[in-house]
Amino acid sequence: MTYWDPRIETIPMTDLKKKQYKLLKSLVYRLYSFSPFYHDRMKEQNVHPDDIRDISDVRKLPFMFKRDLRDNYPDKLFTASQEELVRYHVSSGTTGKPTVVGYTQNDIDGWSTSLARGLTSIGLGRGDIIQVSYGYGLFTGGLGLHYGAERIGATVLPTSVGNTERQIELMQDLKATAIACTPSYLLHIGEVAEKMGISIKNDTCLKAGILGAEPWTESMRTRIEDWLGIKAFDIYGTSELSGPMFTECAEQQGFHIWSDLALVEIIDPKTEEPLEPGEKGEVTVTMLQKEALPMIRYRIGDISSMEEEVCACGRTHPRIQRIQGRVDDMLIIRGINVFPSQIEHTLMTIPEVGQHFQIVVERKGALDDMLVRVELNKESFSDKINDLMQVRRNVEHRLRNALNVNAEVELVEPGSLPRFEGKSKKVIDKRSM
Ligand code: DLL
Repeated sequence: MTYWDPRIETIPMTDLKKKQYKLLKSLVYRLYSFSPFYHDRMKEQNVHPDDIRDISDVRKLPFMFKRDLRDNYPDKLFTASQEELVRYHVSSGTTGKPTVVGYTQNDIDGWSTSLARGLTSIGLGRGDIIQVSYGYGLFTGGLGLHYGAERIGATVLPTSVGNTERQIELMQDLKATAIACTPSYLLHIGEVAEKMGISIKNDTCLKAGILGAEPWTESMRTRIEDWLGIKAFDIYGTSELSGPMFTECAEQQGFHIWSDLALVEIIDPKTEEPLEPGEKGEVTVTMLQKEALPMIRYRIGDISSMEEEVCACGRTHPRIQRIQGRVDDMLIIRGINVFPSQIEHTLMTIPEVGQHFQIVVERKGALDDMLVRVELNKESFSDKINDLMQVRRNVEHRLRNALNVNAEVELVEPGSLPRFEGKSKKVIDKRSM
């Protein structure tokens, strides 16, 4: 087993908790003493740094939300001066002002370390050529992976997004061994390669994908691995916490949470109480070592569950499971909760279905209607109307069983739905337009 830093990654749990407690305590003292925002928040919650006597006392601290960053735009929450900052990233978001994140040199180092650990844990290192096809710039994906890949001594091919044919040419000519991008962009790359007469599986040296920044499912992983002949690893993070930070290891059993850097709680979003390992709830993170924008008990809005058992890879840091959805992307269709991930999971187990789909929800009269547009794969696309009717009935039946709600299905030609180079947009909810 290769580790980036075994002393930290395999530290016994009790020592890890002690380390976390020390870091939390000094963070809380620092913020209470020097940041008016945190000082006021703690006072409102009636909590003083002296009340933090154990790591579980994190629960006494107030929560933070994305709106706190927006309300304090652009930099009122920063706890480092502008001279100490070495970088900004900006996340556009869908409503209102963007959120701005500042980084000190130590913040960049901690972030790169988390990615160096992750990339090492999937078996990458010196000699690997990592094509970074996440966007470079204000988005954290490109530069984040770039710094992590350099840290492990790999060679970076910084293609960023777009110009897909050139990406494929470079992947082939420079013998890239891994690619980091959104899963939807990798699907697009795979299709464009086929059109160019290139098989990613047979004609390139690609062996791993580091795929994230958007939800995807286990059944999509199987499809990608079989089709492209690579191992597909999930990577998770959000700009407010730095960017991509938590990666699955070679075991592919959830993201390791580097707990010397981040303290993760899973809470019930309604009662705000902590949940037991294995129970699904909202991911809530405290950044223990960040200087410019620490974030305490930040409610990300993503849904997952915690796994505290030591991983088969030997790393003691707890894992969270693949993101199941967001507290706010749950669709309520005729009173039934539906997550887009359930739809993807079901569709990907149907052999005639291709990789791409789109969900359209609208209100007809008093009722919600859900239409799922589904691309067929090339082999199954036929103009024999009877065959298509049968596939459609089967897809509708499978979706009804999985979701407990009717979805109308429209089968569409391979290649006809929009393709995405960054994050994909799979849901069009006309009710909120
Ligand atoms: O997407 C950071 C990132 C870059 C992660 C590259 C992974 C790889 P934001 O643009 O701020 O940051 O979006 C963060 O995207 O709260 C999740 O809802 C979603 N997300 C990110 N990774 C995953 C994933 C980057 N692996 C938001 N699975 C998060 C599911 C993900 N959702």
